[in-house]
Amino acid sequence: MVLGLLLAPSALAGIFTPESGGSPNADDISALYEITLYIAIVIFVLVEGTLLWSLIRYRAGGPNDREPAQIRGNTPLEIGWTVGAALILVVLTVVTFLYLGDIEKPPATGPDGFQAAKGVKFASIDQPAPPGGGELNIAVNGQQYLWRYDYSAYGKGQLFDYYEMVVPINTTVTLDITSQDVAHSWWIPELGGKADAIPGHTNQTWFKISEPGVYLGQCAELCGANHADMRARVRALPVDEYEAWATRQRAGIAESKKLLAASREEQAAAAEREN
Ligand SMILES: [Cu+2]
Repeated sequence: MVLGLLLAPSALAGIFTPESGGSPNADDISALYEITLYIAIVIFVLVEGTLLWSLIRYRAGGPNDREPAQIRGNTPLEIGWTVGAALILVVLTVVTFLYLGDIEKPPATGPDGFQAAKGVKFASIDQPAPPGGGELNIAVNGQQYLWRYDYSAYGKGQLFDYYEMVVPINTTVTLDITSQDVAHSWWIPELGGKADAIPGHTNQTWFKISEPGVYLGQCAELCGANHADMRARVRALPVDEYEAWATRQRAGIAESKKLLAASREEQAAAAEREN
């Protein structure tokens, strides 16, 4: 069964490195991970290779059956591996800080991205605003057991959605993530790292998708009996298709509110007649 899983090409994607490809922050996280991994592989091969070589060469009953040279107190060698290890740490630190800025800070929305948000201001504690503004800010709310997305800051009338988040491409999307019940975790692997959804607290993250498509994820914090059902999906559309979706969705919400109000009035009138 394990072999079958390993042979499935889709199962192999992102097994050794974080999934990426949807957003520049996810790509940077993956690149940073790969640099660290490759350095670690070289060290692993050197250390384990030396160990295995010694084990086989000086094995009991073999042609070199004797105790190999025991190297102790070799000053140049000891200085060498101490300085070498320190240098590797310095390199990893510098490389990490080079990537960290781009992972944390949202970039500007592209010239062909969604422009309606220019001038819409958002209060942000943890995350700087993208340069030039123009980001699409979505309030993400974790609830047992679904995700609610609210875009109401743009245009007139309420605009929200459940389960599937619809976003325009070439647009920096910033997320304000919270929860209304227990701790959840927002995670779409191809679009970046996890962000906890905590009641009474807002966490921020962002992504910027350049290719239209569907990106899948799931709640990454055990949040109750139906945690496994708490999946999430981000659908990236060309800007004009996104705007058409927003108009339709807004009209649908307004329509259902009208119908709900009418049915409530009807019920109230019926109750009145019974009295
Ligand atoms: Cu959850």
